[in-house]
Amino acid sequence: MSKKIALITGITGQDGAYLTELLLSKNYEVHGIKRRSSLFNTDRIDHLYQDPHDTNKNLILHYGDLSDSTNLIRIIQQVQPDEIYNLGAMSHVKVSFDTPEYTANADGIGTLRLLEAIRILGLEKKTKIYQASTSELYGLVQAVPQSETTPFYPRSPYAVAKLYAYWITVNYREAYGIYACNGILFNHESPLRGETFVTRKITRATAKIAMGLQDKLYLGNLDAQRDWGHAKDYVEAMYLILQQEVAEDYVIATGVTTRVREFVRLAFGEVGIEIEFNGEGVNEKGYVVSCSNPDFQLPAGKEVVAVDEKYFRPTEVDLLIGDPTKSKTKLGWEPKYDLQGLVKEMVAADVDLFRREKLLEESGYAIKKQFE
Ligand code: NDP
Ligand code: GDR
Repeated sequence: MSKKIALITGITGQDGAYLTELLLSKNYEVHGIKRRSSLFNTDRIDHLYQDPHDTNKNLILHYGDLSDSTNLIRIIQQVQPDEIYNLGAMSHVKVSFDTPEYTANADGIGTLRLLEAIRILGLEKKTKIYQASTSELYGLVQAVPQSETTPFYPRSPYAVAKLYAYWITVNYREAYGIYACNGILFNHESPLRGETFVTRKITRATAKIAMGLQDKLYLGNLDAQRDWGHAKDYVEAMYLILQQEVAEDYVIATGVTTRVREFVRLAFGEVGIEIEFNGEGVNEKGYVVSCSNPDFQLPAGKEVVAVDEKYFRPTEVDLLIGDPTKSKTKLGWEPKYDLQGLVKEMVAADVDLFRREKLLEESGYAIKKQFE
């Protein structure tokens, strides 16, 4: 049987990297669209590098952008994919308030461009497409837990753009018979998570504060509740969604919700530091209660977490908790990680990362400061 061919937009992102690993392990030929950048931007997939001159290569990258229709049509015409995974997006909710028009273009119209490319090229019967939909669609709480039938009420330019993408995917399925599906994925994290999403920001800060490389962690809304899973489990679901007889939409979630504040406590707990919060709303602070790790010495009473209102969103999504019943029964999907396992892996990876940075510092090299 000939190899299946997949095309991934957003291949350089968190999910793109895990999905590429998964599809290569299933003997796919994987094509990915990467954006031109003034710096290398393939860090997350560099371990999968294959020499472009190798005639047997099964990972091939193309320059492109979801805002460029002709580029997308040309790549799809050349690649003739069996499956497209549309993971490319301006994916940061807070940043979407700063760049709403760009977000609408990439996240909303970008999805339309891919669907139109399939139609223009006459690939309606050949090419299946997965759309990276999101629990942000639920926005302002209508009912919990959120399932495939819960009404949407988006609360950010990002979520509104993704709402368009959701419905245009459904419409092209119904209008043209394209195998087009939405995975409505709840938050999923990993050591590859972008550094400015809250979980990774917390695990990086945990490692740095424990090692004396950072003084304090500033966060926004500590009360937000999220249903956090592991990206590795969630890319399995994306794959399964495109392997069914009939194209349908699925919620992918763990069914457990946790407050940001609790994630902080769990993360610091991984390095033996117990944190207590004073519970004073916007003036809330997190203090060290005790530190039992001989490698990391933090005095009891030290203030390590504070709230900075600059991280608040103009409109917030307070509570997400998904109902994964349909994906468990129909897809046979089952997550392997729980929250504790996820936090453990993320903190361990960041401790490892900053141990190396600390060694560099001790050898006279300055630790890089980054804007957030
Ligand atoms: P990331 O932000 O890690 O990755 C986004 C990817 O999209 C990157 O490869 C980025 O490229 C690329 N990209 C951004 N803008 C464009 C554009 N204009 N044209 C082409 N590519 C572009 O996101 P995740 O991997 O976490 O998420 C994958 C998808 O799933 C996204 O669509 C996201 O909105 C959605 N989603 C994510 C969830 C999560 O919890 N992670 C939950 C639900 C949905 P570059 O590397 O150059 O920046
Ligand atoms: P989210 O993820 O907006 O749910 O979108 P993020 O990690 O950014 O925020 C989660 C919650 O934490 C609160 N929060 C903070 N968030 C950030 N980024 N930084 C902070 O300092 C901070 N303090 C508190 C936020 O207010 C929010 O309530 C992610 C993205 O991956 C989307 O692309 C995806 O669609 C959804 O998950 C599902």
